[in-house]
Amino acid sequence: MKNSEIANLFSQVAYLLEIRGDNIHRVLSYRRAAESLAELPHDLKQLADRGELTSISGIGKTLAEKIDEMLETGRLEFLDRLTEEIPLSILELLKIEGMGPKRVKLVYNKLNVTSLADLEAVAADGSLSNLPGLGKKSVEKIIKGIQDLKSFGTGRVNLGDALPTAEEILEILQKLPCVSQAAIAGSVRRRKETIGDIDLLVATDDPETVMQTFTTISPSYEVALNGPTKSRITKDGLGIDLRVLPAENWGTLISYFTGSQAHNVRLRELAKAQGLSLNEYAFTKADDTDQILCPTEKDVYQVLGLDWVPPELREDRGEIEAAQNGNLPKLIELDDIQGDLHMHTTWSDGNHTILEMAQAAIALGRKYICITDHSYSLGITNGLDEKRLLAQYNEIQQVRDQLGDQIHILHGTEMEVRNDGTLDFEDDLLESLDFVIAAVHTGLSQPREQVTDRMLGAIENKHVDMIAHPTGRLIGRRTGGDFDIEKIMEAAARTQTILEINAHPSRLDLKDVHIKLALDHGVLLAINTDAHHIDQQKLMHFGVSTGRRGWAQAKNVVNSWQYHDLFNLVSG
Ligand code: DGT
Ligand code: CA
Ligand code: CA
Repeated sequence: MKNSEIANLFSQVAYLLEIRGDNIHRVLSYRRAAESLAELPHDLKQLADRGELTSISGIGKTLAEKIDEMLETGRLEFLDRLTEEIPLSILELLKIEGMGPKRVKLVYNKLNVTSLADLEAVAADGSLSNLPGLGKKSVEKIIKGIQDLKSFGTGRVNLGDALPTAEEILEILQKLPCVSQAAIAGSVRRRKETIGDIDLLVATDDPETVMQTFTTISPSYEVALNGPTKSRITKDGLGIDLRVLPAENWGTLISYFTGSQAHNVRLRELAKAQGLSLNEYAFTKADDTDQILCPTEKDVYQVLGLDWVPPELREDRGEIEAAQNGNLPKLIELDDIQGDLHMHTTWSDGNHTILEMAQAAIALGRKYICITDHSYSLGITNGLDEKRLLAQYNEIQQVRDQLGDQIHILHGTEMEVRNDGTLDFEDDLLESLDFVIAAVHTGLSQPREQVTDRMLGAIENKHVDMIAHPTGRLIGRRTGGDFDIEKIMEAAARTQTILEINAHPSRLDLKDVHIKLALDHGVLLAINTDAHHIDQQKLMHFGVSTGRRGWAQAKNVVNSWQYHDLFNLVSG
């Protein structure tokens, strides 16, 4: 079983216990364990073999035994017993907008509702609206939520979908004359890969006008909550929260609603140690009502004796300690990016010619690009065989002549690592290319040893410069290959093989915790767009923010190096 699967079973236990009305501490211990396993960059199997499961935060002896059980049997008996009592289908209800654990518990206890179908039935026959706290309005919302869930799935959207929506609405609010500050907060500001809902904040002395604008922004949004300082609109199952306070509260407001919750818990502990409490309005002294107002976010951190922490780091993964000691990394920025080492053209499955891709890159200020069309065994992409690859070289040479010193164009390949672990091209051909990417697109569901060996084979080949989107995951759709990530990292570091951070918002692969692990191993990274269209070259910032979430600095990312340094690395 993969880490994520084990985490998922723990999370199911937590919800079932909560719905059953179990002790809250027991619920929380399973939930914390699930969160900690989901983010764990290490392979659970290896930790288990070494008897080190209890070194994981939130995992004690009992939970360690349960992890062992799942690794050995693929099942969790405790969960099986729980689901005899309450069917697992009840957890679907939690994905409905307006249904939290409390309400699920209520409909289960009072109406024995254990599935979406049950809930639809009691909503239709009127028994739902007879429950305490569930009037006609909330039942209507729940019915709408059921419909949304049916058409939109998991309830979390990719950052790539949420960010443009957030920016669009922010822009409208920012333009209001009464608005002095406006910002995106929450997981979008932290650039988390998936988003539960969008959080927007505004500082103003005229909350009424702001709320009026927000709740009437477009007829395609529904108003879920319309309050004086807090409103929520929804569209297609995606919620957008707006909180409004005066400018004097701005620092604490944005700190509070940027989160993460885990980071905020640490901030509040530090405040408490100074005899202060901290909420979105201010710091308050414990013994009286004296307040410390923070007009800027820097003020909040300053009161706590911390350096300002970039939002992407706010996950309680060591950033508090680093901010205390003045050790926060200087994270990579979009402006550091010099080139893009992975893109496709009409030679394989891209939409534009080499020239068009190069011109788009120049317009974005790139100093170099690498053309890396697919190789032939990925048939559906019209991948290149040796003959076409050599013909492509001639066209690259023409474009180089045409564009002169405006940009450096490297000739590369995104070469398949086939299902049996062999590579599409011979060493002689690979040596003649400027840059060789190896990628695993197929056979991702092979057993762990096999996928790992295929990756290692590619990494150990001295002509392979980089591994593209290493895990092959597609966010919300496919978990990616199951392989021994530490072996891959160790080999990549030893052979100086670059691991990619693929910037496409449906990949973001490597992901944040893997990036941090790669850096700990001394692995070099590259952030590439894998563009199949000129416009996709603009998605670079998603890769950069993911790199930032993994604590990457410019020096760790080879395509933020000057051209000659990059060239020396890959041609050496
Ligand atoms: P999401 O929406 O699931 O992608 O994640 P966030 O982090 O945007 O979470 P959200 O929208 O529930 O709340 C935004 C931030 O506000 C969150 O990161 C921390 C803060 N916050 C909101 N509600 C609570 C709460 O009940 N307790 C705590 N400790 N913090 C909260
Ligand atoms: Ca949110
Ligand atoms: Ca929210």
